[in-house]
Amino acid sequence: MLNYMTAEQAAELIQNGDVLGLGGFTATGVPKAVPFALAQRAERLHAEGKPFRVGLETGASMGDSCDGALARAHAVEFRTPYQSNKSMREEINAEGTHYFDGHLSHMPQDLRYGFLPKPKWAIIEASYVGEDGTIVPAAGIMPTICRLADKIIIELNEMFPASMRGMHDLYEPLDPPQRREIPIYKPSDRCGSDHIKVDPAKIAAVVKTNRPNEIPAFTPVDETTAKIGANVAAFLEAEMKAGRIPASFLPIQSGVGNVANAVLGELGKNPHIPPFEMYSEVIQDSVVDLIKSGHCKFASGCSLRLVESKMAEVLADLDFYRDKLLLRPQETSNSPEIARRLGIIAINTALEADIYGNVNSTHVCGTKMMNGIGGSGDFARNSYLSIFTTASTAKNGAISSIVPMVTHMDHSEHSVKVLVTEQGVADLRGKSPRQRAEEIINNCVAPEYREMLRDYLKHAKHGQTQHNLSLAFAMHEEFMKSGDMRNTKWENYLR
Ligand code: 0RQ
Repeated sequence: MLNYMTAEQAAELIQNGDVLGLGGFTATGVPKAVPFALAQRAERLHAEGKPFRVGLETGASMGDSCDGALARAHAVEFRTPYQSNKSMREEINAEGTHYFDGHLSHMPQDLRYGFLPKPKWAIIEASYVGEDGTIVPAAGIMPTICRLADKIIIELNEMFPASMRGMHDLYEPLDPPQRREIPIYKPSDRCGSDHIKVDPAKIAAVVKTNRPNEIPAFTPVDETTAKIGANVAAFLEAEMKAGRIPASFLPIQSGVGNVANAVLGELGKNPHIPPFEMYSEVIQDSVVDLIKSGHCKFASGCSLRLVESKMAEVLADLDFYRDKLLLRPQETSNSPEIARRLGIIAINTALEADIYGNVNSTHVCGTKMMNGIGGSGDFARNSYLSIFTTASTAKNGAISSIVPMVTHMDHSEHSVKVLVTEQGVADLRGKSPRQRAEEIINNCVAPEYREMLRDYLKHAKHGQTQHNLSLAFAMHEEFMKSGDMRNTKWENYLR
């Protein structure tokens, strides 16, 4: 018999020091009630002077009642991987939580290989749970944590109908040396099951809930993000005309955030780009619109990161979306093997890039964590064509997103084939570092920073890659000093 209880009762089962494996991904399919009750319990225990901290192993970002509430309760000893919650970000940057970021496709195998602590609890959200241990649906690392954990707590969310069954393809590869290829040869192929099966004796609690996913709204598309999207679309159109992308097109992967959402919208508007498929990770709002308009024929991903109204649209018309949307665990949605085989066009976002094409997607000024690398590395490194996008400036022009040297590197020059800003497109293929610097400064840098970066090169030591190590971070130092990179005077920083 399944053990139904309240979130508060389920939270009482968890002990100080326990490691929790959390289902869900970018706030979709994420447990909400139990982590929130756990945060309240932690606050009560802390007020009594008792320690209470847990480790969090997740698929990617969780919602505010999980990441946010637990961070504000200072109840997270360590957390991995990707997060995007303001309170969690503050806790990490205040050194209150050990955070280790990593490629999302690695997460399930790192757990299986024993590279990460084995979770004691799997806490997951489901739309169906049966007495025989059948669970639907899943996102992120759910199949792996349910298998590895000692006990499972399930939030049965009535918001998501049991008719969602069939929208998942749940597959877990064998570990080396037994591993074979993942048999996916086109985005719509299925290789797994629509549910997972666990030993019912492992299900310690089922908590009934009725809560929407906690997805923050996107910033509306503006002139800058629309121009970035239009530049990407025009570039892909030209690649197709040049015969470097097949006329039938290739599957698209698109990153997370405002820029990525806008880029996809613009791709749909370009009349020369044929209807395409997506083999991606996060399915954002714009994808639903592309499916409705017929521009996207099929989208495979790991998470439906849709704002509440968009999710309601999908749930209200499940029969229409059933053969057009498919959700997989991140190990298959982000599989490098599949990205390479399908020939994915990967479009991800940089916080900053340098004049040689190295990309920082995670650390502001080299020290403060923004979100994490997410799946961008899984796709960029293994794609057919890897494009990075960014606005040429941030904070009303006070920051140039193109700098002499990135302060942290997530994607090296070898994984970045094309860089796109609202200013234009830098095609870095087949170019030496010196040629790349010229291409990026001429095409991607905001006009007010172009001369500054050309002057940097005049101060740089010559060689394969030209740098002046005393000036490489002067623009960042200037931003930290005066709040505006436009004030940078190279002579003030020469040593
Ligand atoms: O901050 O909102 O406080 O003003 O960064 O910037 O322009 O709104 O861009 O929402 O597309 O996010 C890289 C963070 C971009 C995201 C990043 C500030 C800027 C703003 C957000 P404010 P925008 P987006 C697979 C793909 C890594 C993971 C990834 C990301 C805020 O895309 O996390 O790609 N990517 N995963 O002002 C300081 C700079 C800045 C800067 C922008 N140079 N310095 N701040 N900002 N540039 C999907 C998954 O794995 C889940």
